[in-house]
Amino acid sequence: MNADSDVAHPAASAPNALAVAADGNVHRPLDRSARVFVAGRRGLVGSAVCRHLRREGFTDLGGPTSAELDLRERRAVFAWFADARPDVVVLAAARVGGIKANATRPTEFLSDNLRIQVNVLDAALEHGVERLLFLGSSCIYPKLAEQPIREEALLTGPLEPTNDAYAIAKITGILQVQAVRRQYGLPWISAMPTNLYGSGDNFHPKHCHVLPSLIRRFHEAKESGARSVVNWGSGSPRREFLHVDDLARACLHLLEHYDEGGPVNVGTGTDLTIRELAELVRQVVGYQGSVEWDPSQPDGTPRKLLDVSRLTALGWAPRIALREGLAQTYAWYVENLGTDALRH
Ligand code: GFB
Repeated sequence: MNADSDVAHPAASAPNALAVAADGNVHRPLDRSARVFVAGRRGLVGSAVCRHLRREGFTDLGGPTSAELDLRERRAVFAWFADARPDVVVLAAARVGGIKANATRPTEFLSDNLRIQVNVLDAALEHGVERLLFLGSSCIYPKLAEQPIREEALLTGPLEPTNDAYAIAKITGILQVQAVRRQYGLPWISAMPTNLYGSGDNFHPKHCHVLPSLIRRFHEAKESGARSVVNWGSGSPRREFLHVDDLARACLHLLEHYDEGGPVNVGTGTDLTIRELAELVRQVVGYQGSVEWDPSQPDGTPRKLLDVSRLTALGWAPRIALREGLAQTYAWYVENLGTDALRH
């Protein structure tokens, strides 16, 4: 708890307040029967978090889907919280997309994400939710931040223009979590994942992120016998990729072992060029044709490799290597072709 909090919130004195062990670290297992609301539970991140929590013994993972509750609707969100009274909230709901979706629809990325966040965080405060994890993104950091990017780089320089609207929305979420900590003494926390992938990803040909896009493109080219594929940009930007099941483990780990206002980076600590990624995907998919690049498409930020030392110091490490995660994601894609899971 923050020593500088001057207003006691009802939940701040709850019996399940965080305990700090003799080694100075937070060790406080969440009660496996707690009511957990994973906002965005049908999405890539939310579904992985639910799978992990279930595996870890959580029994009360309720919460509506976006079809059942529009988190942009403030009254509906407050009414749901008043009725459901969750003990723990993981805020994984967001409007997300790849470089083109972000660049062409900044209005929705800003407005939808701000409304989702403010509504859920305000309702969680109003209803005394003591434990909350807010999920952001590595695009909150300045475009030309020193690499690998430490959490302290936040707000030290201009953002990447292709996703500045999304980034600003996520930055306000971090600030709201910090404000609640300062003002009400609640141990809410924020995590900033790097580029994510895995089962349940969005494979929309125009709006998705690079990794599902490459899987789809190479697969379709293999099936149709196309001689070449054309990827976007120069292929020279560097990106870091984390399997969403590793992120899910990090989420629970942070809820149980972290109690500071600063965001925590979640990544693997290694990156590769988009060209290298394309070669890996080509091999995993088994496409034999040639690979071309279209420099008229945006590259985005040149590099965004996260410094993950804050998280690894807490005892977490990624487990899924990129090639293994790619193979698993490609298998999921093939299994789900023609099903609702791929209709975005
Ligand atoms: O994954 P991606 O869309 O997002 O693109 P960002 C990463 C890189 O892959 C860019 C290149 O340099 C793209 O030009 N790329 C090559 C492709 N071929 C393709 C393709 O077929 N599809 C896509 N999508 N990219 C997003 C942000 O940035 O990252 C979001 O816009 C969010 O806000 C997300 O933070 C994690 O890594 O550039």
